[in-house]
Amino acid sequence: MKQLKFTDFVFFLFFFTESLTLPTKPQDENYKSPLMKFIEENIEYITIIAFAQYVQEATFEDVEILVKDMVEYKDRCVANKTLPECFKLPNNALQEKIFAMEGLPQKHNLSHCCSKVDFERRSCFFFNKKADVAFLPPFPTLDPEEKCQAFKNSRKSFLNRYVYEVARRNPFVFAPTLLSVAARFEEVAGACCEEQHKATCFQTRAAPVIQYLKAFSSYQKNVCGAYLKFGTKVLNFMWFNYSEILSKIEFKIQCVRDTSKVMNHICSKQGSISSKIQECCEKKIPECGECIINSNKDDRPEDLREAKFTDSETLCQERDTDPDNFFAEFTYEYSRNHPDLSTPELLRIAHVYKDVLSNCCKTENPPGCYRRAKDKFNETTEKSHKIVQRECEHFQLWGKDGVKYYYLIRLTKTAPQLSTEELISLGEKMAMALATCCTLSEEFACVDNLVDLVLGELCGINENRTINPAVDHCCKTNFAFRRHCFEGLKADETYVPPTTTKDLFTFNADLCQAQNEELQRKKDRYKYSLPFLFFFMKYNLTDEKLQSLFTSFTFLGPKIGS
Ligand SMILES: *[C@@H]1O[C@H](CO)[C@@H](O)[C@H](O)[C@H]1NC(C)=O
Ligand SMILES: *[C@@H]1O[C@H](CO)[C@@H](O)[C@H](O)[C@H]1NC(C)=O
Ligand SMILES: *[C@@H]1O[C@H](CO)[C@@H](O)[C@H](O)[C@H]1NC(C)=O
Ligand SMILES: *[C@@H]1O[C@H](CO)[C@@H](O)[C@H](O)[C@H]1NC(C)=O
Ligand SMILES: *[C@@H]1O[C@H](CO)[C@@H](O)[C@H](O)[C@H]1NC(C)=O
Ligand SMILES: CC(=O)N[C@H]1CO[C@H](CO)[C@@H](O)[C@@H]1O
Repeated sequence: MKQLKFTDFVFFLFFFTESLTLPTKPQDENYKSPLMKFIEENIEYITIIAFAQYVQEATFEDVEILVKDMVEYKDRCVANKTLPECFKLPNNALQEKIFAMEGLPQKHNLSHCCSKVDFERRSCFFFNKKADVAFLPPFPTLDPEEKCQAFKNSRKSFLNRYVYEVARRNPFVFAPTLLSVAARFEEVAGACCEEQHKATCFQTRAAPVIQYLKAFSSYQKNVCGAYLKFGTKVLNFMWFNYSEILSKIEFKIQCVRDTSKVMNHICSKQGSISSKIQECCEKKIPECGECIINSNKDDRPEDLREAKFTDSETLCQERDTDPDNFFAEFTYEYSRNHPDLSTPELLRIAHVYKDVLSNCCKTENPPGCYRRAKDKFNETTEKSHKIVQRECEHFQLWGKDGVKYYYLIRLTKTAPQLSTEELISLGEKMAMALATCCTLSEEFACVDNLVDLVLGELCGINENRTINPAVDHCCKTNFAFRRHCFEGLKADETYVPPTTTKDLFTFNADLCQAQNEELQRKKDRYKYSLPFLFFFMKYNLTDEKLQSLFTSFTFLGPKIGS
């Protein structure tokens, strides 16, 4: 799995969520034209995605009705832009059509959204999204021959259905990512359906597409989660790495929220900004942003101005003049100078810097005081480095499977209230993060970024979860220091395990019929219902002891998954 950068996807958040859902100014032609064009060209997919993400329970038949309606609407508006109904934003038009579908709002508990308008209504739809999709049936897996038959009969309806199934299970993924997934999947299907060994072909060639989707989904969920819990400020800080890519753009651009404008700006000034992105600017909207992000980074700038943030005599005044800008600029400069750091680490440094200044500016000699800020930055970074080192040591020692058990045990101790499925899934994601990162040269940033995403999932995306007071505290207090906070958590001593042992004894025929991944899941579920009883009743084993116990605990057959 390629490491993805959290910060980069803020771009898409504003690009898509905000441009499709927040009020845009229709008179702004620069803004409107590329986006409108994109929407027009992809109206079917966009309708499917939006509907399936808003109303995950909706059937494909419902979706088809809405698609037909939206296509007609688009055609009417393309034919005559001046029709009154065409002054609406596409997203508003779509939401209104959902409300107008007979019986649908009542059936799917959306009626309370219908009476709302603008921001309230968008929020209402947004909070209706369910991150936990266990209520949906498993992703339909067709026999490869059937799949190819369907694909050959109608590529379009096959792909529509695919997008629907993916979108409703990934309600926070941004539309351009899903479009890109669909395009890649189409390629895979096109190639594999010509092969003799279709199943093997699908298995091999679809894996990277699924990996891509999972990675993006994880980032995008976290961007949403951070935004909802900590507001736009935290996102302003997350802008900076995007700037690394295009470090010659003047700083102010980072703070322009309206990303389409940034795009236009980038593409209109490409000659003076970066020769490398010319190609990207020629692409269409969904690929364009990703292309820029993935384009080779420009060389590091020569004019590093980080020192001014600890040496200048007048920092307190500068800070007071425009604090938001001041700190954003600091973060930007710091990140340019420390490309080895992770997004959360840069947020931590920004936080430390804020604290240092707020303390120092109260003293008699502020410059003498804040000159030592660098030591504080160092302290924080050292602490984070130690955490990552330990995590990677665990990985070297125990491998992917062993490390999965270890984190599963730790998570179960700190958050025993979560379901076994969720604990297993979080443990797997931890193991996946370490397996992805612990051999890379940028080990630190990679681990810190990815593990933070796992915590983000635990903390909840569009809800403020209540798990237990200690975990809730870590989730709510400070986004940047979430990792440090979790690192200090002990077992939840107050947890009383349920008295029923039903979970433990549901070992049955079900298990024998399951295959592959499903079998592994069921085995894990069976195995890990034991620790619940273990920890909370009798034993005081260390995490390491438990880990080794479970690693060697192979009564259900060989270890799988590494
Ligand atoms: C477009 O719609 C407007 C407003 O309804 C109407 O006045 C106008 O005649 C229409 N133009 C065409 C070409 O149909
Ligand atoms: C319907 O939505 C309302 C408002 O979000 C919520 O309070 C209620 O529990 C929901 N009902 C069901 C059955 O999901
Ligand atoms: C932090 O400080 C320690 C000791 O003061 C030093 O050994 C280490 O290299 C510093 N780390 C960084 C990242 O500057
Ligand atoms: C979660 O908490 C934050 C901060 O307290 C608040 O702004 C937000 O509205 C809450 N979200 C929900 C869904 O309750
Ligand atoms: C487990 O630890 C608790 C608290 O540290 C202690 O009171 C208890 O005696 C220990 N139990 C066993 C079986 O060692
Ligand atoms: C936090 C983060 O993702 N930082 C990245 C910023 O960009 C540099 C390259 O310029 C990466 O190496 C960092 O990992």
